[in-house]
Amino acid sequence: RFLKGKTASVIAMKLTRKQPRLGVDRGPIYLVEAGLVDQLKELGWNVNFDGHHQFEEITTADDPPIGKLKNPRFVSRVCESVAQVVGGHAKKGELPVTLGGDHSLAMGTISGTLDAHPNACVIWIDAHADINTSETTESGNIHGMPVSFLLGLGDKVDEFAWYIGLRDIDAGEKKILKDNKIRAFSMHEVDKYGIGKVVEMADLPIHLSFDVDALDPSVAPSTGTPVRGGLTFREGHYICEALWETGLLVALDLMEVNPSLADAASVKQTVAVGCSLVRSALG
Ligand code: 4U7
Ligand code: MN
Ligand code: MN
Ligand code: MN
Repeated sequence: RFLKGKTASVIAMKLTRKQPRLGVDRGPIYLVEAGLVDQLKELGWNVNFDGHHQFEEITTADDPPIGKLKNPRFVSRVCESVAQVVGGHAKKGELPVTLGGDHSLAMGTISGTLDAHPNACVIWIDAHADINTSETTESGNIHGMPVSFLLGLGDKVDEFAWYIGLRDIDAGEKKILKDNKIRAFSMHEVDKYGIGKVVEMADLPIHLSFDVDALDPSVAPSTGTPVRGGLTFREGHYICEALWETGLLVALDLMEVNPSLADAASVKQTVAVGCSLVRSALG
């Protein structure tokens, strides 16, 4: 309903140096090499893929922490440019599919989506809430903070997030969720109501930000911050299929695939699951 035709633009971010565990930047390369672009074409999409977006690395020496925030200038510069790329495609009525990569990129992708679809809502599928603020963060890793930046900085953004699959929330984050009345479905609700019911509430343009670590580590092992007890293979796919069926999906992120963190078989498995989630979300 919010798209013009069936054009997807695959946006792959090649980043160096973000999380202390390097290598998450190579996730997109693996996903593309696994044939994702052709797979989407086979599903009947016109696919724009203009190569991997390269970003000049800012060395840690030139990008010292601001407060607790690690690599703040780099993350902010990359997100700004991601926002422009995603926003540009979204405004043409295309569906941006951003591959990551560090989940801090979602600050950029969601800003881009909101440029084109100001009333879009965000569905955040993740083991983590990623809503730490620069005060509450213990790790200083910005991939644990994108939602708080999106909600908190600047009243211009009045989007609203749902979470599904939460199971590792820090104390500070719990308070933020409560104070901001953000609807969060933990794994307990997924168990209790079934994933179908939990997914049914959306009636606005949907930006889906899918962190592969929402899946159980047995399903998607190659990721930086795995937490056991996650979504099954089927639950993960069901969410994507159900969101596709709403006809409301306007943008998709697939994040935190990190090929450097596991043996070859685990990487292959995680990349295959990642591609398959994107295919499910795109019909
Ligand atoms: B991800 C964490 F403390 N909450 O803030 C933090 F547990 O994008 C983890 O969801 C954040 O993978 C995980 O560093 C970020 C930690
Ligand atoms: Mn996560
Ligand atoms: Mn995340
Ligand atoms: Mn993670």
